[in-house]
Amino acid sequence: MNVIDLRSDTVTTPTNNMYRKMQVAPLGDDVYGDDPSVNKLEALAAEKLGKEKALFVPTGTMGNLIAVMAHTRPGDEIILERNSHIFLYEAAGASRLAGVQPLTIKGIDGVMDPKEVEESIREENIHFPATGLICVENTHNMAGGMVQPVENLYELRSIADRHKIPMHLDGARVFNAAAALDCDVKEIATHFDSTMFCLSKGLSSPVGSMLVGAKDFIDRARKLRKILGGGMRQAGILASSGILSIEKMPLQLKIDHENARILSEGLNKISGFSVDIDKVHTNIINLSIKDRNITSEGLVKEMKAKGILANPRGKDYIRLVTHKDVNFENICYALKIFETI
Ligand code: TLP
Repeated sequence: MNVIDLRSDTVTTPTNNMYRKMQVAPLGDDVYGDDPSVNKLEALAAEKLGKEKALFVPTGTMGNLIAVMAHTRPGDEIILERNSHIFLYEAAGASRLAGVQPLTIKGIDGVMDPKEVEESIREENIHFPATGLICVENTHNMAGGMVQPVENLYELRSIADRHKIPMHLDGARVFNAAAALDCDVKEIATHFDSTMFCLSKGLSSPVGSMLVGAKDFIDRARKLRKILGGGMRQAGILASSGILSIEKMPLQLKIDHENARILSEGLNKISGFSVDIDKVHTNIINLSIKDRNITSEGLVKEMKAKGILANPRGKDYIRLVTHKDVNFENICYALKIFETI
């Protein structure tokens, strides 16, 4: 059976060029700083994001955790959105391993109200923890891949500057945000002291994420990566693919976004399914099945039997994610299957 996997863009497999590059990549021991491919990837990532330095890490989760650890001290408080990945899906690593307390703000479509952020910053008081970091997610996964409005980033930055608090971007899909805004990814990263982005999602590498920031921040991050067991050896095999992710794959994201739009429009024509098209900014669709007499788990099971994979999102929604391994024909085929459900 022809399986169409819409569970996540993390399921993408490497391109043929990536496989070819991996075979001939110059390698060395990256813990000694000797891997030319890793060094090239880190220089490229820093340059693309407009920061001084970058660090190659195995996962987005580790990149975010290292950022929290490098910006804060145990006992600090960090401000983040209630439905953010760091708060919901990183197994409380920030609390457990960075020793920080999360203060969450319920955003609208993942967007925090700057006024509420400012009011949440702790003043100096013997009873209070210090606010050590503000985190933002762009695109916002739970909000269905929505892009953070640029004005909001300006406002948050000026608040952070006023209170001398660093800002970290969980930019797992920041290249999707840049593609949607038709801007340089630097224009988003410029608002943040650090950014984590994933090579292993829509950018299609098999493994890896990048953490970028100022030199002293990345120097601290490198030590923290070692502490967490993320110091890799001949990681150039992976880095060579990461280089292609940054150089070649951003163009693919526009196709993924277009496919998500086509899929959403098609789904809206099928009774009982609904997608808020205005909220489909990138490659993630939150499909509402409220008007169907079925739970999301039940629907996902039925779809799986027909060769379409997706993840439930709460009981009333399923999440569909487009990526390079799902082409236009696959989207049309998936819509035909949805019609039979
Ligand atoms: N997201 C995954 C799952 O963990 C939910 C997915 O399929 O979307 N930040 C954001 C915004 C993410 O969406 C993810 C992964 C991460 C961080 C973590 O990246 P990895 O999986 O590399 O640790």
